[in-house]
Amino acid sequence: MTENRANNSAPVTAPHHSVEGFVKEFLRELHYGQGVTMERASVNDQYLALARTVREYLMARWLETVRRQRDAQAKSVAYLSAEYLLGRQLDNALLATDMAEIVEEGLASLGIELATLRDQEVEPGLGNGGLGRLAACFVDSLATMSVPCIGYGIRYEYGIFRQTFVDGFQVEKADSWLTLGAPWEFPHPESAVTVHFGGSTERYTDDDGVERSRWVPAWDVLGVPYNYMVPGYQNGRVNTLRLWSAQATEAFDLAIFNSGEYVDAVRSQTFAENISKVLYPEDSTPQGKELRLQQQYFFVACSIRDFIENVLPDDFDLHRLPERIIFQLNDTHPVIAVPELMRILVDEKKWDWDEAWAVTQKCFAYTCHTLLPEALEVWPVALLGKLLPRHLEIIYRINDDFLAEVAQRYPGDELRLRRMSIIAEHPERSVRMAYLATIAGSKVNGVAALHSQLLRDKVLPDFSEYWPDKFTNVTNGVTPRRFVRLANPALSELITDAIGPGWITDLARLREMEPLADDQEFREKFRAVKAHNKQRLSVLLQRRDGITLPADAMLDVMVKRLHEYKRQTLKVLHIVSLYEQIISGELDPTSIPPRVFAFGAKAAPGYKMAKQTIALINHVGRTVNEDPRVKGALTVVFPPNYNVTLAETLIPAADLSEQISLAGKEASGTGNMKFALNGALTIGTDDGANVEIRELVGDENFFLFGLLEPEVEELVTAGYQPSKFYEENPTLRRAIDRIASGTFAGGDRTVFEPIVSNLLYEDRFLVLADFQSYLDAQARVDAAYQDTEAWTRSAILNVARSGYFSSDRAMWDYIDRIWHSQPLVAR
Ligand code: NBG
Repeated sequence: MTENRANNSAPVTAPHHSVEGFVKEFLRELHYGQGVTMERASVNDQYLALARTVREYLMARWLETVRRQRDAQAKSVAYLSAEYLLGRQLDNALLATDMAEIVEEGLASLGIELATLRDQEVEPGLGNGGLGRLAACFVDSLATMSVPCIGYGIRYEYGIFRQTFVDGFQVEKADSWLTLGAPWEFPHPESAVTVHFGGSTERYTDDDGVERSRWVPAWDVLGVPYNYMVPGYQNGRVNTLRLWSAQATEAFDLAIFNSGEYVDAVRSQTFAENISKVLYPEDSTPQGKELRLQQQYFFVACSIRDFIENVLPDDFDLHRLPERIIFQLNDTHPVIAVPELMRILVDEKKWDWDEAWAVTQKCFAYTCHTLLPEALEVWPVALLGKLLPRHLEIIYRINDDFLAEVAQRYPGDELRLRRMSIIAEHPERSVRMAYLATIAGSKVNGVAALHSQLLRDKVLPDFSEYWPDKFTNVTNGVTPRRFVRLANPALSELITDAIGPGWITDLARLREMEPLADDQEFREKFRAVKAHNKQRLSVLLQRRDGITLPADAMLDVMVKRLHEYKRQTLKVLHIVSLYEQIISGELDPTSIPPRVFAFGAKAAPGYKMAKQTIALINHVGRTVNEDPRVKGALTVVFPPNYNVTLAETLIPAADLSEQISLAGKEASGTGNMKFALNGALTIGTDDGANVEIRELVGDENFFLFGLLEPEVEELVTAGYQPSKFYEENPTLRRAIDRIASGTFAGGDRTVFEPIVSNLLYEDRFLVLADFQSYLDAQARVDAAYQDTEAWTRSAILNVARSGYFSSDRAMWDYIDRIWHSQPLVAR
């Protein structure tokens, strides 16, 4: 039967790669796909038809990739991530297929502008920030490198909220990204997987007389897979991203319906579908909510089942599973996959425990993305036991076996056992997911050199002592396709003219540009690119938000999630302090280069201090922008709803990149890499990947400030008193007093009082301790910016020396240090 099918199947080919070929397909999609004529087609009709046409050009490659992978029986990476912050798809697909020019011309011949259709796409915001965007960069790189990878995640019906400002305060709106159609997804309801929840466990004796445990679940939901293409860059390869959507098992319970309980029947359906309804908007501070645990188990259960039953051949011997798969755990969110695989092997396949554990340990690796203790996920035992009773038993058994081993190695060391136990006893009995991941994973990695070091020394010291070889580092990276080639066409052209196009897939080659930093003519061209990108940003902000940017100002940008450890407040204090000095006549505004301070940041909806900080930035911005005394010198802009799409225009325009977290708190950062690659200079602390950026671009091309991580430790241990800094530094005192005075809140002193008291009496992230050092570094920035030639030289060197931060390099590091998959392509 299969044989026959194979013989009869006609080869799938792409439409003709020409303007005529494209126009023909586009009109066909418009007519037969959308059911409209050109005359009647809305912009949305045109966009949907275009997206479907472009994906046709990818289809043959996709089907071929899947077929080849099945035949090759090669090892795959299964990237398990609760978040994928993809950004718009159209441009990326046009780049992968090299269709942009053809499409532009073809559409123009029909009187349609490509740019208009591009803007019609609503980006899939299925992630919060760096972690989700990193996952999107990784799958892009793996496809481009022809490495077999399947990305697994959740198809949230609502992604990260849309941010608006009302009187400067953040107001969240639901992100209904699917409303106008979802042309990039391929649903497969026929391949739905059942996932169980709740109930209890029971003991029984199997046919061989062995005592076993089994799960008697109470309710279940269906996971419907939605496939998305992950095209490699012009290499004929398309990998798959499979996102799961939850559905009720019985859409319509006839029995209940007949008894007149229609509303109840529908309610149970809603309950099931809630699981994939909305992305949790917490970044770095997870809430231990039951629905979140449901989401986590839901998507990993679907994914493991899918891999075993659909990706592997029917008769596959699971003892060889590690030869075919590595599940990479993107933070702790998917860690419940560990007991799930154990449950399948022990309960369903009836393996011995030890046999199952040996295989399971080889199938997982864990990436940690944080240093904040509050960001390490723990699940109350009561909650986990209620939702996944059998998994809790399995976790207990893993823990017992592990602690027995530890006790053997360290006899009598009770404290150590307590420290290393997966189960924490205080403040409530709970499961430490990071420990489970560490014990189960074949490798554990941090995301920048400093982070991996601190992970070993501070977060998991007992484990790194126990398994020194388990720990490794892979510094993050970003995809040069989206964040240079697509986001910055003008710079891309300049680079390609200088060194050829090979850099797009071999970013280390940017080094070849180094000598050009000393070439006067090249510097002029480089400045023209920056000026062009600023102009482009200016047009966008005007249209998008009615924001007017002054021409010819330094563009100083801080874009990232709003979090106290990232210290947006330090930036605000800098602005307020400049403002204060100018209006008091101390500082001549014409003595410093005019600056635009641009912010972009969403705050978790329940994070009060972060939301206050957003309001403070907006209120300071309003006051500063309206004050004639600083006009032209200082401008503050804060476009709402910072997302991937806005980043793509904002980052290439920036002169200065703000990476000012307290040393020892930012695991890596990836925005920092995007800025350097687009020719912005960094002002930053010795934190996360800033450390490596500075090493590579050189001290003289980076503005370093602030305490080093060991100094932070020292100060905190000695008993940090922020008010001392306030008392001893008049500049700082005046800036804080200015905020406290109510100047930025129409005279109301209460509005920002919580921020002021927090700074004075708590200041967990040492804003005041780093204030003077930051101001000094900013003065160095002002001076450096006045020397246009030297600044441009530094900017070019930042680009030339940042090739290391390609996510392609990061993927090679994962392959070498963690996955050890056979090389699937020549390197
Ligand atoms: C974030 C870190 C960033 C890092 C990204 C990607 C979480 C939990 N962590 O510093 O804060 O760049 O992960 O690794 O979102």
